[in-house]
Amino acid sequence: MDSVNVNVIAAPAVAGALVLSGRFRRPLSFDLDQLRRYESVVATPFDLRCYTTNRFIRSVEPYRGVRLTTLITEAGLPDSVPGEFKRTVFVAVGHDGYVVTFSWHELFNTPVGENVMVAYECGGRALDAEEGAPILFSGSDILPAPRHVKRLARIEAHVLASLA
Ligand SMILES: Nc1nc2c(c(=O)[nH]1)N[C@H]1C(S)=C(S)[C@@H](COP(=O)(O)O)O[C@H]1N2
Ligand SMILES: [Mo]
Repeated sequence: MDSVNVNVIAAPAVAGALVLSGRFRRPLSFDLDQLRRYESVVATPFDLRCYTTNRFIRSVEPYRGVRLTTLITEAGLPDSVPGEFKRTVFVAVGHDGYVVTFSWHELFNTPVGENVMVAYECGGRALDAEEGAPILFSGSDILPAPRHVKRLARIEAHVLASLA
């Protein structure tokens, strides 16, 4: 795809924007308009249901958004340490501090990753921050609510090491 103008940022706090920080080649921040400039994918409609309680929350029309892998690839992962990507995890943080995780393998080496998106549109209508935009959504999850993060603020790349 064509390269897209994004902000290369130094600090992890940018009001109203999604920030990719941590072990990336270049930390980036994206506002909703910048997210719209990337190749988009459309999700299948689904029922939002809580993992903890199995509570039905609501039916959700198809989301449109950019794949999380597209944004991670744009920020780039370092290659100075051989194989480091295989123990990298991505921590997604909502504006309220709500946190969920993804592994590199899950995103880049399983079908799950093809359906993980940062959504900015639902049922053909643009979402604003009051409606939760940008929303992180993992479309292959059995119960979608936990990894349906409203007002996604940050994606952090962390490299894990064995505790031994
Ligand atoms: N930012 C943010 N997103 C979140 C959560 C949260 O606490 N913060 N909770 C998740 C969980 S566990 C559930 S069940 C649903 C609740 O969705 P609702 O607030 O629309 O009922 O939001 C999901 N997304
Ligand atoms: Mo939940």
